[in-house]
Amino acid sequence: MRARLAIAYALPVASLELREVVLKDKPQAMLDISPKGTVPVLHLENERVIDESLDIMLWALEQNSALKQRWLGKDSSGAIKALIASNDGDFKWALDHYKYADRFEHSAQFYREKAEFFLVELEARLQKHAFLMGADMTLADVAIFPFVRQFAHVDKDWFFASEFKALQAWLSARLAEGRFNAIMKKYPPWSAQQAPLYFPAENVAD
Ligand SMILES: N[C@@H](CCC(=O)N[C@@H](CS)C(=O)NCC(=O)O)C(=O)O
Repeated sequence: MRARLAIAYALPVASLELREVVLKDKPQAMLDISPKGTVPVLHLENERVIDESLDIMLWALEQNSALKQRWLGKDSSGAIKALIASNDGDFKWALDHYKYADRFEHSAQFYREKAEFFLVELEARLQKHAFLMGADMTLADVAIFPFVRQFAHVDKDWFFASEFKALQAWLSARLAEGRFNAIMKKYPPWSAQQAPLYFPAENVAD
């Protein structure tokens, strides 16, 4: 989701061919280029394969220097990447356990509490300004909000009744964005017979 979103911000309409994958039935063509079998996978014309979502986001920014300047330009200290690393590391671990607590040793509440360190950090930032790093959107917002969305969806009543008010408002604003809704469009699973589908599918104003 975050890779699609960064591409939708960075690249003109129809820059890439999109192949929707059903995880229970991964196409051999995908496993041939990325044997680890996770999505997203970006296969470039020069045969380079990028199969980590954050790396695909960074690649998208390389294609659009104005956007790169807006989203990463002020990250000389590495603070944006550090916050994303915290999301992708300890928060993602706790989130995955919270989502599927019945497969693990402890209760959902136990894992939710493990995730809260990160929500506290995000809430403190968002009480000071509209976006995670300041007054403007950066890569941090786009890379992190899909995971906060997943967290909220495990128990929406808990999340929206929680003390994380600025985080709730930020998440609601991210979910209301036109570009997010455009990339959430459903595509049929790819098959070798189908006509190519191109992405981004439409122009969405900022
Ligand atoms: N660190 C990877 C994680 C990717 C990942 O785990 N993707 C999930 C879907 S969201 C997946 O492909 N799982 C493989 C499976 O369920 O078989 C990234 O961000 O690209």
